[in-house]
Amino acid sequence: AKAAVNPQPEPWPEIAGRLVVNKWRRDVLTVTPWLAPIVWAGTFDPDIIDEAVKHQNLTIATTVFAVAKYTRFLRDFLETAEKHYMVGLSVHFYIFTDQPNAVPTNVTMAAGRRVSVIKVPKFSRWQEISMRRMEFIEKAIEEDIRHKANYIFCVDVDMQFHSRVGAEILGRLVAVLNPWLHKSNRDNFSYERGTVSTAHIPVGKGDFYYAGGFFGGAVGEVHDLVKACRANLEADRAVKVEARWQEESHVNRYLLTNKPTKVLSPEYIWDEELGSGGAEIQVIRYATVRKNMKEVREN
Ligand code: UD2
Repeated sequence: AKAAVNPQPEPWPEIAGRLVVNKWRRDVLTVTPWLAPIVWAGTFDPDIIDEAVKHQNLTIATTVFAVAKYTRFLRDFLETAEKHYMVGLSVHFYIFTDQPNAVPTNVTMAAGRRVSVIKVPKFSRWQEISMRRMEFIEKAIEEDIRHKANYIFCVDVDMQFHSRVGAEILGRLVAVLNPWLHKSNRDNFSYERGTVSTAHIPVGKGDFYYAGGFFGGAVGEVHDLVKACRANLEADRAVKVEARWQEESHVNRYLLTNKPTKVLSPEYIWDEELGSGGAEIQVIRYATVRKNMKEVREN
C-alpha cells in the first residue's frame, strides 16, 4: 500500500524560539551546489548572528582604494560604514591612496574602529588602478594585516552602505554575486573567454559571476586569492593580454577552482543603475554611487 501523503505542509521547526528563517526565501537559490550558503535577507537572523560573534573578539580588516578622483567617495563610504558595516565589531580600514591628505580625518568612528592610510602611486589608467589592487593587498596582508586581523574584506570605494552588512558575511572565502548577472544563464556570464589569458573560463564552465568589487574571508584564504590573481595578472601582462574585466575576471577564474565557502546575494553589491531590482531584492545594503564614469576616470 502507498504511504498516505500528508496534504498539510509540515510546520516549520523552531530554533531558540524563532522560526527557521529559510522558510521566507523560496524564490531564490539559498545554497550553492557545493553546499555554501547564499546570503539573502530572510535567510539569517541578525540577532542570533551578532550574539554568536560577540565573544569572539574579531578584528575585520577592510581595504579600499581611493586613487586620483576617487578620494571624493571616501567620506560617504566611511560615514555610511559607521552606520551599517560590522556595527559593534572592530574594523580596521586600510585606505590606499595617492593623496593621503585627501583622506577625511574628522569622521567619527566608534570605539575599536580605525583607519590606516597607505600611499600608492597614481597610475595612469583606471584599469591599472583596478588591477594593481591585488598586489598592494597582498603586500599589506604580509606586512601588517595577518598579524592584526581575523578576516579581511576588499571593497570598491565608489559605494555607500544603506543597510546592515554584518557578521553574516564572515566565512573562510566569501564572494558576492554580481548584480548585473545574477539571473543570467552561465554562458552569458562576462568571463574572460580568450584562451591566452590565465583568467580564461570556457563556455559551459563556471558557477556564478562574482563581483570584483567585494570579496573577502579569513586572512590566509584571501592572501592565497590575491597572490594567485596578482601572479596571473602578471602572466597576462607578459603576453600583453588584459582580461575582459581586469581583476574581476581573475577573481572569477580563481573562485571556479577554489569554491567560496559563502556567497553573498547582490544585496551586498547593488548597482544604482539597476534601480530597485526585481522582487527578490528585498533590501539594498551596499550600492554604487551614481557617477559620471568618463569624468571620474579621467586623470
Ligand atoms: C567593476 C568592479 C571593480 C573592478 C572593475 C574592473 C564591481 C562593483 N566593481 O568596477 O571591482 O573589478 O570593474 O574593471 O564589481 N579606483 C580608483 N581610482 C580610479 C579608478 C578606480 O581609486 O581612478 C578604484 C576604486 O576603489 C574603485 C575601484 O578601483 O571603486 C574600481 O573601479 P570602478 O569602480 O571605476 O570600476 P567599475 O565600477 O567598472
